[in-house]
Amino acid sequence: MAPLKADADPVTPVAGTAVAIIPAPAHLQVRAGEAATLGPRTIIKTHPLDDEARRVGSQFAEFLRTATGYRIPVGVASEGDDHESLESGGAKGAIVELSTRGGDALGEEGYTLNVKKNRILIKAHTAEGLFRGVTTLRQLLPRQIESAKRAEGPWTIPAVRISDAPRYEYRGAMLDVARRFFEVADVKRFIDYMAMYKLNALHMHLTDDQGWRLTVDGRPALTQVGASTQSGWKPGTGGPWYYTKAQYREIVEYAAARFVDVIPEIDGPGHATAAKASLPEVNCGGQAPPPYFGFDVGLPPVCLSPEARPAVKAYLTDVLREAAQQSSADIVHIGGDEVPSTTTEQMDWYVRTAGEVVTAQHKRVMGWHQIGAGTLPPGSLLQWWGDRGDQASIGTGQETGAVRDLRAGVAQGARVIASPADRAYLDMKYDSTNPYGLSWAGLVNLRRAYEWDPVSATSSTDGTHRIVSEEQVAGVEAPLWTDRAYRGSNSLPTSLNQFVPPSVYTDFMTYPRLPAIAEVGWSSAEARSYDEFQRRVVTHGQRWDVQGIGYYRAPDVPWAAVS
Ligand code: TNX
Repeated sequence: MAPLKADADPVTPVAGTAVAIIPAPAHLQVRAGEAATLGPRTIIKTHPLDDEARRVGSQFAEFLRTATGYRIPVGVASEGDDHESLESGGAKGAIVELSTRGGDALGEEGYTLNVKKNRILIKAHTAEGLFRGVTTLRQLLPRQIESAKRAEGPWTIPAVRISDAPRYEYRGAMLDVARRFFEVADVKRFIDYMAMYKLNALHMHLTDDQGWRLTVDGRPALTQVGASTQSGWKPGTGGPWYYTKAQYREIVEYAAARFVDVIPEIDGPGHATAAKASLPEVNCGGQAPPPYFGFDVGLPPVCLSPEARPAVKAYLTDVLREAAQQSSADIVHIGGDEVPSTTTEQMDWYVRTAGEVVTAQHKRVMGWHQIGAGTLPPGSLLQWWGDRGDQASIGTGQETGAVRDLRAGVAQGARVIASPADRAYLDMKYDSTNPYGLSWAGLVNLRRAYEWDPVSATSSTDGTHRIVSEEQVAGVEAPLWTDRAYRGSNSLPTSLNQFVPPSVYTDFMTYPRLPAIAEVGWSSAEARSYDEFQRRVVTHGQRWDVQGIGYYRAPDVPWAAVS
């Protein structure tokens, strides 16, 4: 990343200016200069040949229009009106200049942002980097900019100078749409949340015991039978709950416009009852069980006996091909978690077979850390979901199975995505008063979600035994499981009335913890401090109020009064 110039203006924080950027940028100077203001004459200027900048600019202009009411022209500044706006600057509106012609030292997602009274300049090397920079600019605007209808300015932006780039290339979140189905609109809302905090990977947990959500050519039973249930909802209580190809494409395209890749997960060999209920031939004995809508984990896997393997291989070929072809990421998640009663040979067969199909689609394999026990293709990613119990065993003579699987995968060259359950699991309760979620990995309050490091999450508790280096960590992911997305989640539900809309559950479990995980993935470890993060969270809470997000007003955060 380009370092700040030595002759940069002196750092003089401006009193009363709330600069609260999440995730914290790599370099930030709040300058003494006058703030810029967006006004009726503001234009977004791009180089004539810079189509990508124009695209990102148009998207931003559209966003700005809702609250400001301005129709901001985007493109090349010409003589006349636009020129006048350049000249008159502050009073009628600063110009915003966007460029993807920044040097390649900025990397894929880096950018610089420089705010002066008359001119706001964002430079990046790619459209993605520019989008990240525009996201920062959005956070520098007053919170009313998040309003869904016309709001009052002035639309001031503090004079700052920023140069920024992420620590990790993979910054994800997962939606479990299998236990609780999310309509397309709910998924889009979640993508908006991700984009606001510069996350770039949406992992869709599309299949589990309780449901199958992806349309697969040639396998209509998967959606006819497998999509008839969700946790607590038996066949006939609604649904079917799945995405048509057009709907899934809509999700992928919406995500792509926000520089979020969609990674599909087809879980197996366990967590596959929806597939087993749909396809008799993947069951030992060839008999399909009824669709499952209960709350257990650890149900029997697809049949891994030699006789059943051709049918299971044909199934994997079809479903992983579809998952790969319908999604945007160069990664397919093959699951691998919580498989009861499987031998090492059976697990290895499953992982190898799934890996071959994914590789044939020119994509890489991702899986829960258990797949480390199998043979992995080059470039694989292991998603670590162990917790402090596993960490405590590292370096002792009795490492847990999770740690052994992780070591086995890393030894094959796999890199790690850190999703420690006692830090990054968005389905854990913050505290015991919460109506939703689980607590098997303990309570995860905001401080716990924030104060951890991806490398040390897979090291012994005292840090002396490391399993991965910084380079072997590809990034972080916050999974939102939906096993217990209903009120009164300490016991099983007795009525469907206990289920809240997915967006209600999501807002509560995600905010304020998702921004914490986003910062763990983006900002350098040295730059992070919980107390200082908390101050920024309070400011963001006011933005969430404007957006109508039903976040958890966690008692350990000094929230501002709702204005
Ligand atoms: C464990 S974490 C699971 C999921 C559950 C989750 C609930 C993992 C890979 N498997 O099946 O939804 O716990 O917290």
